[in-house]
Amino acid sequence: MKTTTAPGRLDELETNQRTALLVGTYAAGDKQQGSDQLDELESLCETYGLKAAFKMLCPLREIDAGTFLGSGKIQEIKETAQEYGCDVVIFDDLISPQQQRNIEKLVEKSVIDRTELILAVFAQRAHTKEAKLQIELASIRYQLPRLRRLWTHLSRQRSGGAGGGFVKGEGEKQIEIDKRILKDQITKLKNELEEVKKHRQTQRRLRERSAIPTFAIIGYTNVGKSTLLKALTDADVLVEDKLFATLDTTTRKFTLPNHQQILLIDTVGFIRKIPTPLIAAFRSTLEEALSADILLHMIDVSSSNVEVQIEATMDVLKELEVKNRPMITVLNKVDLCQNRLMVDRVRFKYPKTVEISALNKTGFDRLLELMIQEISNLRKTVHLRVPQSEYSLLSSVIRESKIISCVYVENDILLEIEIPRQLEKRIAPFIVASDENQVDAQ
Ligand SMILES: Nc1nc2c(ncn2[C@@H]2O[C@H](COP(=O)(O)OP(=O)(O)OP(=O)(O)O)[C@@H](O)[C@H]2O)c(=O)[nH]1
Ligand SMILES: [Mg+2]
Repeated sequence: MKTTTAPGRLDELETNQRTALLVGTYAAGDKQQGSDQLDELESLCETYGLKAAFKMLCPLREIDAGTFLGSGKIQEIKETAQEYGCDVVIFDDLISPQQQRNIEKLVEKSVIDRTELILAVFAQRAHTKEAKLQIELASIRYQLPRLRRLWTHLSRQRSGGAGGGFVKGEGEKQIEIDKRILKDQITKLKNELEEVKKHRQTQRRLRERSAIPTFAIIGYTNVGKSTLLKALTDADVLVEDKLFATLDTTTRKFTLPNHQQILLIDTVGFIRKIPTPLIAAFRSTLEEALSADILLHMIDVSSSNVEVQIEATMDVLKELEVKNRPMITVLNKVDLCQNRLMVDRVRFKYPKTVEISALNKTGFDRLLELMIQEISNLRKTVHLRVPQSEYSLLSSVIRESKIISCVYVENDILLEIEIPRQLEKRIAPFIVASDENQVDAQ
């Protein structure tokens, strides 16, 4: 997306010279994790279309306030970037706008961090209007404190162009103007988003009224969420061995083996250290998924980083306040799994687990069985006494429920029905008795 006044540094690169030097750090004793994280940064680069020419992994004892890494390392970065002809240096760690400016001056290359790369990937891959608006908003917020590049651009134009020399103070004035423009744009985008959101909320309310149980497939990026949706519903969704293949939620109807209809929602994947502006921006895209009755938390058990990925996902769920939602843990890619011990560890930690291969369509019977059990945990059996005159009013409710018995007594109908819990309020005046219908999912 190129509509912001302040394009990211990546937008400035010519398409034919896209190589990057990746810089990662590790704390003492954590070199393997540092290396895995750098590999993930490389995948993000590939997803974006950048070639990682070299990966530098540096021990980090102490953060330098001015340049993040010490002067020796910065010099090494400069030399390595020159040696490999890199156009951009990408830090896996989050660096402050000030550090970014200082490092750029020293290494004489564009410098970005993981957040900007993720924002760029999102911008490149967003399709729906809402996702585009949200990413634009997140990008502008990110760029706002990093406006120096527009300033140098202006000064370059001034000194070289017909306009004559660069006037001291002009750049600062320009930054103020740019900031104002960006702030106006933020307001405009927020208003537009509100509109889109209203429309989506109406749709969601309609869906909630239909009370079909919903399952959201959530999890770390690239674990196979879209593959599962596709395997179950033949949905035409994008499956790719790339990070963030999915950026918009897709919902499909699916009928379980007991003929229960459900909605399955495919969602955007999570990532370690998800940029804060993106969490805010994606909260509303995920809102629909996060209002789901049950979460299918998908895990790629072939990854060498399983536990880090689970933790990152759980952190995001906590931030989105849905950590306690009913959840089935779906261990995917068992066909590639080498580490049985790790699988056992995960199974021990998360009781409702199932092992599948979404690609080979194995393990689905058990998955669907667990899904049926979880739905029954959401339901409740109630006894109703309804005047026949009210029957039509209740017919929509009954359509979403399972009738266990039905007896006519005088002018009333006595019903024993299993209802979705969210319908309880609506039929409350007619309930004469209820009993919890708890089924142990294990
Ligand atoms: N071997 C194997 N590969 C799988 C399996 N499930 C998915 N994949 C592959 O994993 C890659 C990612 O799959 P997606 O379904 O796009 O993953 P996702 O979780 O939707 O990813 P994002 O949308 O990027 O978050 C693709 O190359 C799939 O073919 C599986 O069970 N076994
Ligand atoms: Mg996907």
